[in-house]
Amino acid sequence: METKKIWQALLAITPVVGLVACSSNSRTSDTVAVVTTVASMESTIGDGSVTIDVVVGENSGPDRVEEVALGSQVTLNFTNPEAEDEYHVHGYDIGGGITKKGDTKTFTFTADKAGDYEVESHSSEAVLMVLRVG
Ligand SMILES: [Cu+2]
Repeated sequence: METKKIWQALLAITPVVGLVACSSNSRTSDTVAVVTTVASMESTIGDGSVTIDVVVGENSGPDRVEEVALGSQVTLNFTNPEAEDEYHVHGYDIGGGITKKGDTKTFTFTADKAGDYEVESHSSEAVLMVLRVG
């Protein structure tokens, strides 16, 4: 098992690791990006608010990394113009429920945990964006 070795290595270098199950009924199939740049990362405590709009298929994807300061009030708006969808913010474990085609689902929360967190569609299993809190 390579996984255990990697896990131990990560524990040694980073205090915050977001290994989170995708949902309550899937234990092992999920991957979560892990921040390993602790030393170089600024961890300013922000008191601002950030709004991020994601349109599935237009500006979504695993390459979309949105950086927010730790402590920010974050509003995420997700819209899928082509199909109904289900959104899930990993790490913060926010989501669930079907959003109708064309409707916007909004999540508002305080980004109080540092790290990289994938936001995923549970309909297509696609990564829609990565929330980078630091
Ligand atoms: Cu998920």
